[in-house]
Amino acid sequence: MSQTVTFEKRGSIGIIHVDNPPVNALSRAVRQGLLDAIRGADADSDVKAIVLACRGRTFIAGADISEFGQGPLEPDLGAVIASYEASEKPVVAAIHGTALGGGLEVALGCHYRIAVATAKLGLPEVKLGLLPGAGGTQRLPRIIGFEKALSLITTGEPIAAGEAKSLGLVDEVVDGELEAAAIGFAERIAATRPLPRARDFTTHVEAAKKNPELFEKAKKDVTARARGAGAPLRCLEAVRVAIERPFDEGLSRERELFAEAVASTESAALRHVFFAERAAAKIPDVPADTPTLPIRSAAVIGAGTMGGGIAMVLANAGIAVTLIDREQSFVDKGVEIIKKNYGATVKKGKLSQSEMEVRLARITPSSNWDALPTADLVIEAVFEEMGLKKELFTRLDGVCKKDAILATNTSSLDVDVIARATSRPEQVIGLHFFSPANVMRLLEIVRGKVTSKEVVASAMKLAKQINKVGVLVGVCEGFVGNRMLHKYAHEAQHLLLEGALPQQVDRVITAFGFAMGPMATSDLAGIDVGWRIRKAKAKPERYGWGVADRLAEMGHFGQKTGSGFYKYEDGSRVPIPNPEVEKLIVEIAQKNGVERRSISDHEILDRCLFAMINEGAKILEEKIALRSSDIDTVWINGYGFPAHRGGPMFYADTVGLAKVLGTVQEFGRKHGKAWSPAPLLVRLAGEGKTFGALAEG
Ligand code: 3H9
Repeated sequence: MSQTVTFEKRGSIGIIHVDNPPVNALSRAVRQGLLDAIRGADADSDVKAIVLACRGRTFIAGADISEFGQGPLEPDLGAVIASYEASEKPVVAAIHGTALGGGLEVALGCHYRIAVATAKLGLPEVKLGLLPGAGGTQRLPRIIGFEKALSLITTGEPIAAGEAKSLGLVDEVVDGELEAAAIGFAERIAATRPLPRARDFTTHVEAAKKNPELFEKAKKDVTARARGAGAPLRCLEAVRVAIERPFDEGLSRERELFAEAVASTESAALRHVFFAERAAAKIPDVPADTPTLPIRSAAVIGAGTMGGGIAMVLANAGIAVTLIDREQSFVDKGVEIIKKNYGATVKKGKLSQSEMEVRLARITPSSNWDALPTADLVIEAVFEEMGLKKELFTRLDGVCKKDAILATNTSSLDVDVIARATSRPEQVIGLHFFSPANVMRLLEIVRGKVTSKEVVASAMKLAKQINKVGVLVGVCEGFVGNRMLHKYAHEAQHLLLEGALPQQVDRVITAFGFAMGPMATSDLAGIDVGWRIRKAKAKPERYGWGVADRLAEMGHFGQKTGSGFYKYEDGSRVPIPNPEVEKLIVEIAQKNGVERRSISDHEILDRCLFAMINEGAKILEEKIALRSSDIDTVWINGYGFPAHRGGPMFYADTVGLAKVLGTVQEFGRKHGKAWSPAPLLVRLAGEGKTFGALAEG
């Protein structure tokens, strides 16, 4: 028997243990071990009931994702699960940590499931572009009903043990020691017959047959949420078969759909995203055992939207934080907004009133600097102006303790210049949060030229602690995200002058899978933001931003003024195309001698995406990003790039770099040197390589 699965007896109870750190994934060895173990237990006449439990931090967290793409490796998980379900002896799954994907499917094949209260159960396959492929789409609805099963399978969100119990997914929630409870449970039900096998359950199937609207509604919801992704619809199809066909036919249809899904580019993209997020946490020259500085208390300077959001994020993670602004009225306003935000979460039922009070109590408002000398971390979130930031950091240097981490939340300024305003540049780092800071998952961690390894390691650790995806980037204007965003948004603006309309550009981008197009995003963020920055620059660009700048000059800042690239009626957020804007575009194009033409959707997509990808290649070559997958992680978590496309660099790899380069060169011939191809793109395309392969080699 394999070492990852062991079998032992306690009296008449046989215990099968899985031990495959870190998450007990169902590697080939584990599947073989599980099969051998159940055969052994079945054959042992002393064994009256069987417990399946896991060692380490969790129950089985699913199939081994790194095995996908290698073709089928025997034994098949479905066959393993069938042998547990077919056992003549009751099998009890004892769940702690997370029973996810194939892990939950194994538990569904068992006759009983018990779990500790902190356990979570779910079928997250859809998030990997897959569907549950080992019976989950057939067994789960038979156990908990179709409506709830559809929701779990198509969203991939897990549920807690308590909810699982109320749905009948778990038979008992355990208070004390899990294994002892599982043995006790197994002894109690050892003689119970017939054994409850999900494949035989009919109540929910009969109910669903009488309720055809259920699927119509689910299809509508799922299609709206999918944004072009195929996996949610495959999930739906597999569950539908569970109503219409006998169990075994359902299983074979599920297997077919799974085979299609696992071979899809969409699933390859989402698996890439999964590993990319975890790779981002690893910094080659900052090993995992690098000492970190303790962060028990923090101060945030600037109580505006960003500062307030950052204070919430820290407080949510249990860190005491002082929120500082120059005047008491600014601080009061900041705290007011924080209370409103927490209140909204309480209203939605996502936070209890008492937890809100606990978090609020961690935030101390202040209009003086008394808290600074003892703070472990100071985050500056003041106006984006270099002079102001330098002055602030010089003052911080004078009052903060020697080993405090001094962070700037700048979104584009030179962190090295800010660091040099202190006598300890090695303690200075950029922590670029995204707005709203309490919602967006991305944290760009900007490493200055001399930032110490301890400070880098501490910032990476902090990201995890505050539930953000931390990506380490280097210093340049706009870092990774905003530098690429600038190219993307600029191209979208040019397209308007050349012949497109805001609604066409946005339609193309949302059809690709973004939640919003660049014009609607600009209206939401405020057209005035970029306009003010451009105005402050010594040499404003010629006409590229003409439409945005004219709208801003006319006071059309977007949603907040009721008009921007679109109109908004009575405080609504629904954009309505605006013929006045169309006239304005035509006028600006004429003034700049740009002849408007009909522009294809295809060109819009390539122009917007390839502009950003070409810049991404430059960023990679300059080592501003450590790996191409880090760029993907930034764009997916901070800018709404559709995860099922894998991020801009992965997407470029799927298109083929030779094709991307050819198109970039063609745009260069038509639109000038802004399109000069990144040397890295030229090299990789010439060698027939991908950005992804670069990371490996
Ligand atoms: C499936 O089951 C398909 C079936 O329906 C059908 C089959 C026929 N495989 O996230 P962490 C690694 S699809 C391989 O940092 P946490 C991970 O890369 C699967 N590796 O820890 C990392 O490695 P490293 C459905 C995996 O505590 C390390 O483990 N299941 C897998 O923050 C620690 O991970 C899922 O989608 C895996 N399945 O979170 C669950 N899972 O240290 C995916 C993790 O080298 N997993 N690793 O960077 C998760 O959601 C989280 O990892 C989990 C732990 C919540 C379990």
